[in-house]
Amino acid sequence: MSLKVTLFGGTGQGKTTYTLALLYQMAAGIDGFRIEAEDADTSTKYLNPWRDFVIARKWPAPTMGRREDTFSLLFNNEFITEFRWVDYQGGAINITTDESDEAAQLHADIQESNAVIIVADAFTIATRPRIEAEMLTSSTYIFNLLNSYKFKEAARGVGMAQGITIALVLTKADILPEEYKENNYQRLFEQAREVFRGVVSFAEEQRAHTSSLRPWLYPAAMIPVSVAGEGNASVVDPGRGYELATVNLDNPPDPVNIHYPFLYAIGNELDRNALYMEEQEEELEARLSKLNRNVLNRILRGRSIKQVHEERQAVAEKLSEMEPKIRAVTTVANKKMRSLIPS
Ligand SMILES: Nc1nc2c(ncn2[C@@H]2O[C@H](COP(=O)(O)OP(=O)(O)OP(=O)(O)O)[C@@H](O)[C@H]2O)c(=O)[nH]1
Ligand SMILES: [Mg+2]
Repeated sequence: MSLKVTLFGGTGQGKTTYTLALLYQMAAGIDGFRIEAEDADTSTKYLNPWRDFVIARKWPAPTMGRREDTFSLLFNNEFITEFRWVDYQGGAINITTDESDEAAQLHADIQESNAVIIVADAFTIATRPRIEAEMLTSSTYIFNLLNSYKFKEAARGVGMAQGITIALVLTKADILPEEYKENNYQRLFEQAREVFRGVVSFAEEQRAHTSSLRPWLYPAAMIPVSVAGEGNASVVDPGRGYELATVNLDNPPDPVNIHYPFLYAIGNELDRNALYMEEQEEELEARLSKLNRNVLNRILRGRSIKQVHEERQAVAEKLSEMEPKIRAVTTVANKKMRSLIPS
């Protein structure tokens, strides 16, 4: 069984740094949860740049292309699920599928994902004029992608199996101006909702129809995180235009809130399992046949739609056996995250 989590966001928003910190923490284990990479080399690939960060205080290099790895998630040493983790170069969001394989693959990843983790720089959201923050976080591109691959069917009532968990990770929280941290980050949350208002209003609309659609069809929440930790990094230059802030790591990092978005994403997806079982083969076919060729080919990878459907059914059956363990995952993370929809 395998769940797919795709992590994406604009250039320089902190995706790779966040991933390195998350995988490091989860490899050692946190709150009973632990992950294992499929082989020792995969762990080494992630641990090396993390070691350079901790010891040499060197931020990771900008990502080239795309990276996908498979991990197992364990709770109290019991296997819960396998998941695939995908990290992108920020630029993949801003190109079309006929211009680049990367972009076509990103579109396919989103369509196939059970959960997406959107990474956006909290410092940019707080310090840039709103319209610039929208461009730099790529919030409109992100809404466009989610809308094309996940939201539209739901609006038309096609394919009840639609739905996706959305976790918005607000990075670099340590360097936020004080007024954005006050009252439990209230001002940051308000501005993040503005910048990502396309996604927020979609989730809000879905929530309004809970009589016909389950409320957990589009769980969406956000949280400020920091890999550096409070007071451990300083802004050398706040940046202008396309240049984001230049930041110095002054002390050893002490990451904050890193694992919650991940557990939220995994937990809610495990919880939503029944929906997979409801999707008929014809529904899947109707949904996939609307995609452009470049994207569809990447989803099928030589399989027929019938095979894809059978694989999804098998996952659904396994998931429904796991109800009790699933509860353990969701309760921890749900409490920590702030709903994307204002209360
Ligand atoms: N203060 C602070 N700065 C951070 C933190 N995480 C990332 N940064 C800054 O953000 C920069 C970009 O981080 P990356 O993780 O490389 O961003 P990315 O989204 O992977 O970028 P691309 O791969 O180029 O798309 C880093 O070089 C740091 O300057 C954090 O927790 N605190
Ligand atoms: Mg990167």
